[in-house]
Amino acid sequence: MCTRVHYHPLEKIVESAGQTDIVIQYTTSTPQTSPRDTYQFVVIGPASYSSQIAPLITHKIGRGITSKFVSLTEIYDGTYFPATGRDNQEKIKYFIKNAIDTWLTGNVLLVGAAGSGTTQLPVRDTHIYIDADEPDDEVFSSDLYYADIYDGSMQFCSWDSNDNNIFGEYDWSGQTDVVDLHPDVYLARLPATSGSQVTACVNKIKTYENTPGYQQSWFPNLVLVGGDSFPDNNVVLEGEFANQKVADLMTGFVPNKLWVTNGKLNSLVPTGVDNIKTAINSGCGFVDFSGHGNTNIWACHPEDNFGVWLPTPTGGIYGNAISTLSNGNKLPIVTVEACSTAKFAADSNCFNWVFLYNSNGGAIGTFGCTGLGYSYIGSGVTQGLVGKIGLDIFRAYKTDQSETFGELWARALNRNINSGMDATEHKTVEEWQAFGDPTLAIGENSLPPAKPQAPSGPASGGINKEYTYTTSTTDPESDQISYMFDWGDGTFSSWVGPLNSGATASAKKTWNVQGSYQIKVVAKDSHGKLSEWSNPLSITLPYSYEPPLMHFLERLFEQFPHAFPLLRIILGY
Ligand SMILES: [Ca+2]
Ligand SMILES: [Ca+2]
Ligand SMILES: [Ca+2]
Ligand SMILES: [Ca+2]
Repeated sequence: MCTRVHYHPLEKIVESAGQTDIVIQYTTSTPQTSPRDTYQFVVIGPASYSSQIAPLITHKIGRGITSKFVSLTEIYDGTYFPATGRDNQEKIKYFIKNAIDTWLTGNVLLVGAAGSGTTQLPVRDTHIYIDADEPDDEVFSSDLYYADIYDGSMQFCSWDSNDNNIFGEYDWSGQTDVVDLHPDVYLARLPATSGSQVTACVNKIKTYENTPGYQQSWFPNLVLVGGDSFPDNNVVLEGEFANQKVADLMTGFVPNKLWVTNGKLNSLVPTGVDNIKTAINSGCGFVDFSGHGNTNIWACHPEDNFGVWLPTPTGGIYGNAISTLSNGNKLPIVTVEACSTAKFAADSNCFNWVFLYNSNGGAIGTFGCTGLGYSYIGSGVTQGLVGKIGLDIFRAYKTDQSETFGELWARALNRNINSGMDATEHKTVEEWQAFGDPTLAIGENSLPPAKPQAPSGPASGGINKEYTYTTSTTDPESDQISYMFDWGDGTFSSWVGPLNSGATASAKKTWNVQGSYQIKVVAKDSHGKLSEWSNPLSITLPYSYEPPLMHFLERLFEQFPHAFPLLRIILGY
């Protein structure tokens, strides 16, 4: 049974059932007998960007990654390898094959917007027909074409197995090409339209790696943006539901939920757009948007109200708001589970790309769809299709312990490739686009500290008094450890440390409002790896303690013990 719901004025989704097995398949390149040169990292782009790309090559070599820039002219002219292929896209693909085979290349960065001009790098269009009831005959671009070099038998995978010059066909006029899908190289693109956009990205990459983003105090912040997406019988707010799955997975992070149900996306002052900008400007390691999209907008709905679009005040957050983000070098990785926000072939200012080329902030890498996205509705939203592949980016980070941006992409894709994929599942994998640097270091090889002890200290007391709480834990590699306390009132301690593994950390806290609080603590090692949150310590603050006033009243009571009966009743004496 299939149900279709429109994602956005142009967008549609499909509901289908069932989960299939995940087959993860790795292929390795065969070393040549006497390789003269090897390049772990190859950057491909128009020659016109060579001077802007050069500092990136120098930076990567300085980090011990053998790197080389190769212009499209050099590829088409056969400067390094014979130029093979029926068109420019296939020549680029054969070049990447030769780089893997000969240079042992494992990472490829494509630089340039879609097209064949002097600042562009062509895209391969792929052709997937969704079904006859509501034909989605959209032709969309897939950079996976450039990364899926081999099939399972290590044969070149042209994506045109029937040789009709129509690529990536799935039930396209009845034709289907055999497409392996598994990436054989880590790959991403910077779809730049100008040298200054290239420079903005290169500068951000250098800073993110020179002062590792994942070690900074803001990195554990996790910004989650979602509301309701589709009508469903159980009134599940799919965006918030998908966000919560991310929060559950990202143990040790500090979720900042910008939701419909907590009023953050539908408020008037500040507006929903302002709340999103404020959260990102404060610094965070990751942002997850789950909802609807078009090339230059992300949006969602209030609960079960599909005639209204959020966030306020513009009924969505547009690229022009993203271009004014001012988070500087506090740069997140952003996932957008929605239609078309990475449709760079149609819009050189697409939502996901604006995050990258913003030179005052934005993001260090983004993931999103190059065409119409597909989603399950209700609580099935993360069981497959776009809702799952977005969550799989976080699984690739947290579960698979990916250390580079390219690994996030490849591992998320591999978690969605299997032998029984239907048209929507093919499209989801082919259109899940990475903007960024595939070699970008997003973590280091280290085991996180063990879950810290629950904070110890006074479990009751008064407001406006300072209390001290302590904790400790150990790191499997005896790395130094820093700690952050969640005081349960929406505030957090600053990071305490670094301290030696096993040493006691302490922090002081003064509460200003009566109530019960659950305080807990998280640890991170010197590589930035976060532990789980500790079990909580429950604190109760029953008494309002106002020292100057009380001292004055107590003195009055001592002098005139019967003078203020009414006052005594009110104060509880
Ligand atoms: Ca074909
Ligand atoms: Ca492959
Ligand atoms: Ca819903
Ligand atoms: Ca460690």
